Amino acid sequence: MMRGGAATPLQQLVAQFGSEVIVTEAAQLAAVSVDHRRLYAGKALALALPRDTSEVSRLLALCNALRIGVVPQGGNTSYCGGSAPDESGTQLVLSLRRLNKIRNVEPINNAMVVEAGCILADVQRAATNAGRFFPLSLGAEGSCQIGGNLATNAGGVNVVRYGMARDLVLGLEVVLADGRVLSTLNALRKDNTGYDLRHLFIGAEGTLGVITAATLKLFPAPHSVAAAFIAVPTPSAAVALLGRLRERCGDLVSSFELIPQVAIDLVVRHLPGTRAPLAGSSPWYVLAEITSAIADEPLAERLEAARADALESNLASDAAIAQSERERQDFWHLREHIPEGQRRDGASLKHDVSLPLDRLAEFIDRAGGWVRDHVPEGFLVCYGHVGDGNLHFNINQSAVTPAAVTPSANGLLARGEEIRRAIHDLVHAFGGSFSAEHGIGRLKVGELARYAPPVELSLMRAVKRALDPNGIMNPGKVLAKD
Ligand code: FAD
Ligand code: 2HG
Ligand code: ZN
Repeated sequence: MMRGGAATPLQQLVAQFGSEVIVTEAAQLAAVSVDHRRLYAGKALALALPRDTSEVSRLLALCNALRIGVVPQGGNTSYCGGSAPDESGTQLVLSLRRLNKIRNVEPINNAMVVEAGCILADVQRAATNAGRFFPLSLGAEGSCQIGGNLATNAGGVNVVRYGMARDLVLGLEVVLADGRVLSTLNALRKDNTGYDLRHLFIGAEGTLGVITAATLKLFPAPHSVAAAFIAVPTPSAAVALLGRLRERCGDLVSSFELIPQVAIDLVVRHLPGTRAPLAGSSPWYVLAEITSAIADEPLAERLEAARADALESNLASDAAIAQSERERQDFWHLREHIPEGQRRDGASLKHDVSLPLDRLAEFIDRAGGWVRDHVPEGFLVCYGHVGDGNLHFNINQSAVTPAAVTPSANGLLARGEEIRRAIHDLVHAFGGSFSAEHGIGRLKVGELARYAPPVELSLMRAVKRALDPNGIMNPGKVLAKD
């Protein structure tokens, strides 16, 4: 307590919750104050480590009364700086890491109830152990948390068949800004009783409340699986190939990823033990996977037939079908390590965009041409979940700065704003989205303000005011501060 004066917000937090829950130790605060990409070096007031939903509830009630900004944090793997506090030293980071229980697995209901702090890989494992499948899968699954996945409405590599995180949720438990607990945790498939509130919190990136638990949908376990790594001449051939594969295999197609040669080169160069699946080189590749819940389905034969068809119609120039589980995992290892290969190669600009599938190839042509002509200090690494029309249209810093370009320590990053504008304007003109799966966070607040239709923005603000009138939930993220 301050002598002769009122207690500070931090002192009140410590007084009510104790040092077991309110951590002020400098090294721990430093670790939670920087985002995954190190774009923002924030400064936390303290780190809250609540142990259960009721503690989250009491914490938010106090923060609301004292007007303390609260930054929910899961695995802190977000690409948009959403889970880091600002530089003011006034925001409380609220980590969900102690809320990590699988509360219930219900095979008959094809559902499970998990706490927000469960690591995604643990959720997948629990489903598998119950003879079921939880399909959300992404490169950060060993460290991101299900609460963070839902708060960002994460995508990943199985969206083409199972949808985004939003599509995998039956119910939510959320602590509102004033501490009240909203619980819709049930395994009902049908429940048309008024507004479906859960969807407000999914994708809200912690700006409307704290997700503390969720009822997730489970699916039949995929007992048969086959994967192919296919060399394709162009993105347009990749899109046509997706159509053919769907005609042959229907909704057995669970992943369809586009990978350029340059991405394979980065992974092979920087990650020891990796190798290209096909001899020779092709400008583009597709990693396609089909799965079935029926055991011993001859899926490799289906892919063989698709391969013959693709080669004959010049949609592909070569293809390898995984001959073992090990080989299939090698394909995925290569794909999932593209971000790491990019990171090890140097600085990069990331654009997580989506396009209508029928304009995706044209977009790559146009935007790729623009990068070649206007960004001599960088090179394009464009890959992604092409089955969903989602491209990671990334640009890496070239090792050697061309003589025509003024040398600077970080030539590419210095032009980030201008390059982003050109690419996002083009995406907009193509009817696409400037944020397909990574969200808005802090990084893209200006982009949302620029591209969202005014009616949409004003409704978002109205929802924010209704649920968080004092603006304590993740201030400065998604919507600019009023
Ligand atoms: P955090 O980064 O901690 O938080 C993200 C946002 O959610 C923040 O705004 C935070 O305040 C909020 N939040 C976190 N937990 C809660 C909660 N319980 N309640 C309310 N708000 C909360 N993303 C994809 O969509 N697809 C991919 O394929 C993909 N691949 C990736 C690969 C790598 C190698 C990496 C590093 C990241 C990848 N991402 C991908 C981005 C990231 O992993 C996802 O956005 C993930 O869903 C974030 O989860 P998290 O637990 O790390 O959340
Ligand atoms: C992926 O699909 C992730 O690998 C990361 O969404 C994309 O690093 C990126 O740009
Ligand atoms: Zn992705």
